Amino acid sequence: MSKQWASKDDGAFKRQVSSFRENICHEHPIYKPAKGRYWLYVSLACPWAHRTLITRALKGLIPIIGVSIVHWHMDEKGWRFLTSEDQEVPFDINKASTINGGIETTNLNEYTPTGHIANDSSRPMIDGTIEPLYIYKRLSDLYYKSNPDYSARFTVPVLWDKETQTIVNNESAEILRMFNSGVFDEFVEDKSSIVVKDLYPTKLQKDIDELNTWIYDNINNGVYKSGFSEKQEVYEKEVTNVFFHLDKVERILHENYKNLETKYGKAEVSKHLDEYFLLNNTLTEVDVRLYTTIVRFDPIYVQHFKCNFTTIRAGYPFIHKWLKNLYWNYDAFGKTTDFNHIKLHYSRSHPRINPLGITPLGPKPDILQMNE
Ligand SMILES: N[C@@H](CCC(=O)N[C@@H](CS)C(=O)NCC(=O)O)C(=O)O
Repeated sequence: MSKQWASKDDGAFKRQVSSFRENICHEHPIYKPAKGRYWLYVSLACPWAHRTLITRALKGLIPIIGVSIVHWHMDEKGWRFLTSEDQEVPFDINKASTINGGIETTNLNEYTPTGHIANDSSRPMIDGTIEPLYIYKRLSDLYYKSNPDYSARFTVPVLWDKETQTIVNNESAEILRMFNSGVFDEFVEDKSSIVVKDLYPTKLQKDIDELNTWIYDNINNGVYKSGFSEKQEVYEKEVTNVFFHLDKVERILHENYKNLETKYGKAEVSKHLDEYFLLNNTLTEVDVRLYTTIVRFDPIYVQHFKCNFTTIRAGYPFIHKWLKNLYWNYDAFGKTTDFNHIKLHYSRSHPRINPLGITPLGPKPDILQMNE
């Protein structure tokens, strides 16, 4: 199997190219749009999978496309699902700290089930869910069912077709576009659940593509290139590059914020944050794609990936405001963000980086309140 880590030669991290690349649309001979036909497998820790979960919620697709969540721990065989051994029903609140590896959680109560199918993204689960279609134990089982000769890594997200029992696509950027494309819109009964009509509007496509390109390479993937570097000089180059590009994002958001101040006045601007996005007043996929990295930055990338020149909360006031706005004011962002999965996954699934698997408790809190 290809490895996730840096190649021995140059000490640099290289991300594998996704292998299943089909599209769901009326013109496709096999994968036609339908309600309940497709199933999404994600990790709540994974920033790439998180994009698809946010888009699913923003587009009102929660009742149309079900979701299963892998256990946060990724071992040498990859991701796993919860099994009957993991289930505690009724849920024993006293075991919560064991289940959560000692990480304090605000989201537990006696009604919080473990291991149950959750086909909505408002996080009613703790460690993950079972795999509901075949009761598979591993994500790899789905890859082999789809292609018995599959030989690459078993990554999330996976978009599955229940009808042909195959993987439609395992590339988050494409799944995001599919969810956004409008092919599922006809199945959305409650139109008020559609938060954003189009995350990739024609008139902004050029700007979106341009931002996506450098944000992906230098920030989304940049933090991994920093964290998985196996040579000091590679790490230094990568971490410097991450912060150089965060500075660039900060300048864009600062400018956008100043424009809002001019439009509404300094005293009123906080009431108009529904116009505070990377591309001015339009929430686009650029915000979705950047958010999943920025929300993980202070809680895990700062220490685990050694991206520690500063933190978002201390060093980037305008990115910080943008982050908090998305987290607190948009359920599609806030309720799909699970800091337990994020902290536990990274700190305990990369023994080369953190051999003892000690999970840092800070920063406290994971994210500050809107007015802090
Ligand atoms: N290009 C993929 C990348 C997905 C990816 O790298 N996912 C990671 C989790 S963050 C994964 O599942 N890794 C499993 C492994 O490497 O074994 C996408 O964006 O969909």
